[in-house]
Amino acid sequence: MAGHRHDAKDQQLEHDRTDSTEPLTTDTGVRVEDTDNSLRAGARGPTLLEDFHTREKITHFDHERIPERVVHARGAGAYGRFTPYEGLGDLTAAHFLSSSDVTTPVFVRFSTVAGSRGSADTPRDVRGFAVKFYTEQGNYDLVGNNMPVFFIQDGIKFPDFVHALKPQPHNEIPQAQSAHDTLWDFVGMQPETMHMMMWLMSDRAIPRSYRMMQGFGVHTFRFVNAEGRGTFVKFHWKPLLGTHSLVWDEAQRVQGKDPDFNRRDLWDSIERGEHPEWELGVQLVDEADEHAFDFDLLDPTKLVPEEQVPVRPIGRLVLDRNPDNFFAETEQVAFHTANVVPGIDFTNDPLLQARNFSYLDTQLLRLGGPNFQQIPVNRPVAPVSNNQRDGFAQHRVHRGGTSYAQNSLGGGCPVTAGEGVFRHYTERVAGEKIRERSASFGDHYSQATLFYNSLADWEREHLLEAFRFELGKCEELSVRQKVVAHLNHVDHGLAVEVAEGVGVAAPDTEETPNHGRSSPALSQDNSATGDITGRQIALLAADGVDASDAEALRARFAEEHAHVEYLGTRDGALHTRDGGVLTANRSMKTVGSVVYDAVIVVGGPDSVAELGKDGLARHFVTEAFKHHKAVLLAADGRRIVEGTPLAGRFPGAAETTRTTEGVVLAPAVDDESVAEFLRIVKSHRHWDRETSSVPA
Ligand code: HDD
Repeated sequence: MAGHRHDAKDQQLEHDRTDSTEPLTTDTGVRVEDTDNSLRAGARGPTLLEDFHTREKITHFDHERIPERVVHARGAGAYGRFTPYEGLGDLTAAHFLSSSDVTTPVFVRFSTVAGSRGSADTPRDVRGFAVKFYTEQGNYDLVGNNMPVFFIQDGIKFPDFVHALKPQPHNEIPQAQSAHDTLWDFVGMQPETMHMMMWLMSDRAIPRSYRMMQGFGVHTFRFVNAEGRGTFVKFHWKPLLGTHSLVWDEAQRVQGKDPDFNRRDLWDSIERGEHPEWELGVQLVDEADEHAFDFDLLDPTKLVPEEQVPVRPIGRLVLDRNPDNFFAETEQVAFHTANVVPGIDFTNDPLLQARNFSYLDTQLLRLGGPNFQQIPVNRPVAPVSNNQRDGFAQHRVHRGGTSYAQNSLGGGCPVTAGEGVFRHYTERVAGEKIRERSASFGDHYSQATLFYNSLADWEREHLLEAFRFELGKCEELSVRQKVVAHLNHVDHGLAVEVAEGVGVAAPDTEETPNHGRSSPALSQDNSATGDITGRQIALLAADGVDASDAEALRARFAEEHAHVEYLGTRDGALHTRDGGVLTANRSMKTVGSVVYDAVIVVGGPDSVAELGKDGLARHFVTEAFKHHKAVLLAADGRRIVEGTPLAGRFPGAAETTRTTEGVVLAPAVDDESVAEFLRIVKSHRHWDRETSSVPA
């Protein structure tokens, strides 16, 4: 297993790992001689009740399942480490942020929200980004998402929101999809959802990879330093690989070609030693500036524009070790927003307050009782010492005769400490007991507009298409109409275009004028970092392929930690043009262009002629083109487009390398054409390409 071992958490887990190398036994350790035949009365007779091995084996199997998470059921996780760039003692008493010499083990779980545990990885959905820091002062959980705001302002609505989002109760349709009447009915009834719906309809909802997602703590939290001074803080995770997405048509197809697309990508990258990294950043707001914004810092449907409060980078997260067992670790990991350490505290955000109840509550059901913190993945590396006792599956053997405080008989143990303790932030609160929301939470549209204004043209185009797709799936025209009415407060032009796409009346007049403000940091457009680690590039090949060209490309991309895979018209050995052999990594039949980032076709003539006869190969190139991917057609490879819907699109194949619509056409695989193709791959996708007419 690749990865970084021997941090404090890893050492602790070592005691729990088991390899089943001993001969087969029952759960009580009794050796078993035969596990294929139950004990019967005669070879053809009934099975006997006294066959404890059969009964135990089947009973255990019958009890293997636990309730899946009510939301975020589908996920993937990994271990890693977090190191701050510098000590932040002036801001927070948190030890794990106290010095660049402190490295803290972490477990991170990424997830989709709506789908069941067995659903696909690439629906249009929010992605969870939950980080458990095993700090020396106890576990700290930062349970965030890949979008910086949330659907609702008060946790009391969460059950309603989730009921609306999840499959409908009478027929459990649709699975893992927001495109249905009940969600959009909820949205129509709750304008506070509009800002988040803009994010959900943007490409953020279909990340290319967990490694290429931003993460956000969403709420405003509070740093508290040793003197008890508080500072408001918003948390941001920024991926070193940039923030990149799939396109919607591709995302839908990936669900069939590889439902484990994001999970596999995370796993494989860690196994290959290409460890995903994020930078943690914070936006800090002095308490004195609490009311300096035109929104409420306690409102989780709002973000703090980075142009107003810059993000200060404070540390680095690296994921470097896959779990040993999915169920034991990724399934049983229990996050909880109230798992905080000294130096980090809450605010009165009503969504956060509800979460602080919900997460503990859900783990009690999901993990079967109050001892879930003793499950290996959840166990802190900090010592645990208290009078909590008993309960189902108690694993500790507490010694001594006293389990209460205060006691004198047990020497007063465990005593309360004076130092390193969690002290709740001293905040003066006063108010009527009242079910009412602050008027400062009342603006539901301005930031939705801000987000819309901040997008690049292609992002806006995708967002429009997403609204049309989703609302177009709603059966009730009244639902479509209501959402359009809300969009008219966000941007009139958008509302009209959505309405036209989904067959409802477009609003005649502008409801709320677009304020024209934007925040460039909200766009994914400029996020490419040039780091293409882990990108998958398909090279299509048949008998007669120019092996030296293929190998040159593979070698060059390997330098960038990107992977050129040879996809053959069949699996195994291909005869090369120069009489050698090139081994295909896979047969084209087992994959599809949608699981690759770019595609290459090189010569020689026989290989290209054979590929040209193969519908799959022609479709592969056309589909990659449709999904805006980088394409290199070199030497005879340029002829692959003949007989595809792309024929005639690149007239006059020139004698020099040239790029048309993100397709590199080159007379040869040489330094120039490879460099040009690399440049195109690094830009992630070529958006200035008209693809709506391409049938693929
Ligand atoms: Fe939640 C899981 C993120 C609001 C109640 N949530 C869960 C997970 C993530 C989030 C990443 C998966 C954790 C894991 O991998 O195990 N949730 C968020 C964010 C929110 C949010 C960023 C808003 C800012 N959640 C939210 C509210 C409530 C919940 C308002 C309830 C009042 N969330 C839950 C839960 C889950 C959960 C029911 C399901 C499984 C679990 O907790 O462990 O308690």
